[in-house]
Amino acid sequence: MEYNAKDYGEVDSWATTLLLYNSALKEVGTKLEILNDEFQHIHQYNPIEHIKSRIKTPESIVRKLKKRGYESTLDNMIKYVNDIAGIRIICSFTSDIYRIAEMLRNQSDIKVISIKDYIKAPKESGYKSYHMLVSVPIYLSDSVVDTKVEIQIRTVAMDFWASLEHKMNYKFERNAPEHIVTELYECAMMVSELDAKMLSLNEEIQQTVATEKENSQTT
Ligand code: 0O2
Repeated sequence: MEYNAKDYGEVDSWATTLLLYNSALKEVGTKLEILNDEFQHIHQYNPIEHIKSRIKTPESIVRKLKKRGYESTLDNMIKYVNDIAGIRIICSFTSDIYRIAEMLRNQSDIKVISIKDYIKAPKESGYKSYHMLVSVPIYLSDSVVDTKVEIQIRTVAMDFWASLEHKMNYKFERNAPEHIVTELYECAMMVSELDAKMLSLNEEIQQTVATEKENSQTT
């Protein structure tokens, strides 16, 4: 069967849009599960601790459009709101983040639209996370639609920090007391130190295990 490449412009209703975004979340979710299973099979280790996915609420979509000066139309939602379908991947170690990003990049049907590496360049607040905006082809009965998914990859510690910061922004609507902002920034520095320490300890443990295995094979 031949598929026509359908443009977003031809998507005519919120229900169809939701169907596409939900399908895109399923596609990327399955890809991630397979990658994690394969990694476990080869290296006896899971790079992914857990995965959360969500469709952005209509209120949040409208708020984002309004903030950027766009009217709340379906076209504008599809064009200007990149994180309607969002997947968050939580890992143990910073090295896992880049490993997962690379594995996703290598999939020929995934198109990487943009990357925001807030780990190499954290936000002023201290926010750290690796964001990939990708599109995946969704095969419908008579057409195929490239659909955007925002993938956020971060460590457990980064996620812990981001959840609290998100709560603070929500509670104080970006007018949080100065001492809370400062202390949260200090926590972000601790998170970075903790992630670096955990990574180096893990590498030392892996190295010790590998050496012991080598020694037991030669004796
Ligand atoms: P919510 O409520 O989580 O949905 P773009 O999507 O590229 O057009 P944007 O939104 O600036 O522009 O992109 P970016 O920086 O990649 O941020 C997308 C999402 O990342 C945000 O969605 C948040 O979920 C998260 N994020 C980004 N910066 C921060 C931050 O400083 N702190 C926290 N806690 N999360 C952040 P929304 O729509 O802002 O919010």
